[in-house]
Amino acid sequence: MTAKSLQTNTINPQVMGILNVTPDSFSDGGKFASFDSALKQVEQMINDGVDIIDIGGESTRPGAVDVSEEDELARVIPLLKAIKARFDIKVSIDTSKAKVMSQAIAHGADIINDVRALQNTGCLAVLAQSDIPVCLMHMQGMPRTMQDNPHYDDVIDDIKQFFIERIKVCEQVGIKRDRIIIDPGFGFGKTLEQNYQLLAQLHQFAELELPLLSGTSRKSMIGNLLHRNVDERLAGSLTTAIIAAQQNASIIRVHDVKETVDALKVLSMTQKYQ
Ligand code: 7PJ
Repeated sequence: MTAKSLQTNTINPQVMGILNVTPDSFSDGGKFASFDSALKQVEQMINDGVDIIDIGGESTRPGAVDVSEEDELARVIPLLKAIKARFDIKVSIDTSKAKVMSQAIAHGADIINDVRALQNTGCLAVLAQSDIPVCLMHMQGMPRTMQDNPHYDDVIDDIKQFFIERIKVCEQVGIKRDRIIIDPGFGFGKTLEQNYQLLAQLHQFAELELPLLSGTSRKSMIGNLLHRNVDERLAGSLTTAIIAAQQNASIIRVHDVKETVDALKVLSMTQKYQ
């Protein structure tokens, strides 16, 4: 699979289902921390129409503490192997650690999803030695402090510039442009206003001619706007998924696969009459 192949002209984004395996992952309370329940969750997501499973072994919610390499490997790799052995589904690994990336690639990961855009030591080299797609996400600051006082001259232009620079660095080490997916990183060092400005202007990233991933599911940008707890954010999450899809997002990263697949089907049905 090339990242480019994710780009389509009609509204038909791929749905990426979130499988958190961190004990403190904020929106499912660590419910899927055990191995068997994680596999059941994968099976359910497949039945619900998921295209990609995104496994994350490091919590990056605001204020989260760091996870050791050993712990992250132990959470992610056995699960990746089990999913690949049992199901025919694409798996993405949400990690910023070079060792986790290399092990994941060795065990059949289809995509590396890095909220730190390959800026940690060794990550560029690992990806350069493989040929799978990589998602470069924008984050301002680091998870522990990123929501303290985010600042941009122009949120769209600044993030666009960040992508241009990271893409250049990737290309310099031999990661071809057609393997790259970009993601503005909703909630990662952005105020409520900045998050909604980004969502409204997602189409502006089309200029970079790369597939775009949008991840807003159950995030604070929804909770803080609507004053809803994490388990009451479905309507808000679906609305943001539709807004992103209408601006040609190629991948929508969500917790609620079934509902998102339904919403996207309704949206795509209107397409042919436009
Ligand atoms: C994102 C992510 C996102 C990408 C997380 C959460 C926090 N990866 N990993 N984009 N968010 N690419 O799911 O709320 O927005 S972890």
